[in-house]
Amino acid sequence: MADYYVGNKEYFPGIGKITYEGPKSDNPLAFKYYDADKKVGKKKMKDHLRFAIAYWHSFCADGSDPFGAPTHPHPWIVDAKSPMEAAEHKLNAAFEFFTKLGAEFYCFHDRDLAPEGESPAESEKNLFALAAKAKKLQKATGVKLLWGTANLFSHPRFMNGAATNPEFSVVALAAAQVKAALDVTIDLGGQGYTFWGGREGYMSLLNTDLKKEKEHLAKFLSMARDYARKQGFKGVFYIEPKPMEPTKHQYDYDVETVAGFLRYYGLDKDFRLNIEANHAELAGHDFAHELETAASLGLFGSVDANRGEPRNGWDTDQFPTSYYETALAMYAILRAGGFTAGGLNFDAKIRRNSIEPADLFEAHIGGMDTFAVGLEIAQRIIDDGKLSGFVKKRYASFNSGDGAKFEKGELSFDVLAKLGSKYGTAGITSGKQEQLENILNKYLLGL
Ligand code: XUL
Ligand code: CO
Repeated sequence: MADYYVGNKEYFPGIGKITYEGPKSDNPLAFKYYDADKKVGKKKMKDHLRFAIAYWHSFCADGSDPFGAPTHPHPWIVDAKSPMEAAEHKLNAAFEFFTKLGAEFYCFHDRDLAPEGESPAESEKNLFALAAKAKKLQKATGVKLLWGTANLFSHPRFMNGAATNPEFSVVALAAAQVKAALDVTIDLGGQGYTFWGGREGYMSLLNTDLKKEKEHLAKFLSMARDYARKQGFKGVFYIEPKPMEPTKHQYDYDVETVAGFLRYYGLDKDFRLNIEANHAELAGHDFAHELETAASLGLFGSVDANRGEPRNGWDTDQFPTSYYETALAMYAILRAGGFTAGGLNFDAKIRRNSIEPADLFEAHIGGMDTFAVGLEIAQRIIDDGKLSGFVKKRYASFNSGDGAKFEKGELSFDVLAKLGSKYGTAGITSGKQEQLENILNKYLLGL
């Protein structure tokens, strides 16, 4: 992968290529565990993990919050004479960052890449102009687009929703935006396209026709899918579940809800789930629960890697730091067959008071190291086979005899009931949860 800031201003001066220095290094700007070409199981770390950088948090978010002004000095904005020039400088800064960090992928919303214009036509023109520049930078650096998406939540027109808006004109405007975002994603070789329905939900049932809105959402998604396929898009469509925020209730509540929706409307062939750790937490689930659920339904796709603050009820989008969590996540992901078109996109932002340019690097280095450790632990668990062996044994009574007949649907309910009376109290065994938790802790220490 080539470094790219030739001919441009260097936005992260004094920071070079981030390299692997190993666990003994104290260099905050080096990987301690993420060793891109190291083989884990059958694949290199980088091919297991497929790290992507979220354009919005890293190059657009400025540290502002509902209580305070921006704190992050974005030099790519300061030295620009117009919003379009700022967008171009931001693109250069982003590619400088991707290549210095060694991330192979990135993800964006249309409005991250280019500013909204006065009209849909002008917005589209801005987007296509920036996408043309992004294409050149992708070619020059080898960095690829993991997925694109449209921001259907920031503009005031979307305050009542986008595809689920009660006004048809807004639904049509959302389509104009998604069409352009799809065109650009396809042109940039995007491996996926994500729908996160931030405002596809409601604030009050008193003013909402829930059935109609869900039908509109399904119609919109089907039409967008058909359009993209017609343009030759071979990638994966993702729905990213989140239960709430900004709406009180979001239709894409969690994996199980989205899976039901996709199947009900016949979208499950083209759509997979993009699962975000912090969203899982807001839905009252463990991250691993959402991953295992998607895998169990054949709908696992991609991951927005971050973490929440367990005592806060909102999306804090922090960088992952827990080996326990990434080990269980990678255990689920590896057993789901690993990533194909998907990857680990850091939908995470540095804190409001992290104001040094190096902070953005250190945040990503920590996140990548944390997932590298999680990957190695997960591979250890799989290679050792104790946990899977235990689970297999736990269900062994379904491998033969009446248990196997039950699974194959060869028993009627009254026969099953008769067998029940015959068995009496048999089959009460320990779940051995504590022993398994102790074993997991041993894997975590690499023992
Ligand atoms: C918001 C969120 C989004 C999506 C992309 O909570 O996660 O950034 O990942 O629209
Ligand atoms: Co996300």
